[in-house]
Amino acid sequence: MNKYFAPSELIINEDGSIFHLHVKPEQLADKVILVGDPGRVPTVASHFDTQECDISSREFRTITGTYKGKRITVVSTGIGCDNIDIVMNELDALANIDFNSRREKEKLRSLELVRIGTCGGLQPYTPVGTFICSVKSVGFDGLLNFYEGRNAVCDLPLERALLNHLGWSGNLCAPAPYVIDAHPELIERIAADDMVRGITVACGGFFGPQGRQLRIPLADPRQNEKIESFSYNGLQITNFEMESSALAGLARLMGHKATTCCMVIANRVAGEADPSYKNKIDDLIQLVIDRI
Ligand code: R1P
Ligand code: URA
Repeated sequence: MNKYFAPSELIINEDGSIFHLHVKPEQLADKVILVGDPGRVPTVASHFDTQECDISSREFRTITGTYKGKRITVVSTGIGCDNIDIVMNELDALANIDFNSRREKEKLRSLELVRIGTCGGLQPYTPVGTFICSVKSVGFDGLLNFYEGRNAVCDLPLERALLNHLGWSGNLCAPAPYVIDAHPELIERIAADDMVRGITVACGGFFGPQGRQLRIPLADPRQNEKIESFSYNGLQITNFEMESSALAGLARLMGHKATTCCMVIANRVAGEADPSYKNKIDDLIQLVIDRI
């Protein structure tokens, strides 16, 4: 018999919904769009033809509906890879654990997950407004190290090449970056021929971990210069954001398909930013819901 998950491990609310998201198993579609900002959830759902639920809990807002006959769930994750650990584990539990018996289901569901986010561009060819699809994600966050299969799903040669290129040791190496591929079929379909494909670095913060120095000095002031000059088998690091590595890594371990598409709202090489991006991200949303 499949493993039993105790109430302390899989926390189910009194109404039968999962602890943080407050979503019930029957409310989850197979196609899932993840966004950081809860305010982006109704923007995505404004494209839907029908809507069956709209649930808010903390920074997690979830709407399930249909778009041109496709059932899609859009959920906000808030900021950071720690929230991706919560959202991915709870989505996977909704899909693959029977909430009555608290055991893994016999027939497992594979979800298709696309994150629509914002990011900082790191190359001259990724100016503000560029759409970037993550072919690989580098996790500066350490989250995947807590899961057993980490080495089996990570690109270990690229990890070594990047660490070597950065020349990091000591505190900056703990935890060492992990590198994970997005799902190849999903990249082809979502990025098509009009998005830049690159390596995304997911950082454990917006300022220091992304090489932004305000009043306090950075441990490696040359970090961004080194990241921008890194190249591996023809791929360059194109952008910084904060969730794609945890999403791609957990999706691989759980048997789901995932990738991340971001709109560049700040180009770090040019020193430019667009704080009024919210009315422009709808073009990226339209591409993703047509292709998911
Ligand atoms: C930081 O401003 C936030 O923006 C990016 C980062 O990954 C981080 O979550 O993504 P979202 O616009 O999806 O939140
Ligand atoms: N999100 C990030 O994480 N970094 C940026 O520079 C812009 C958006």
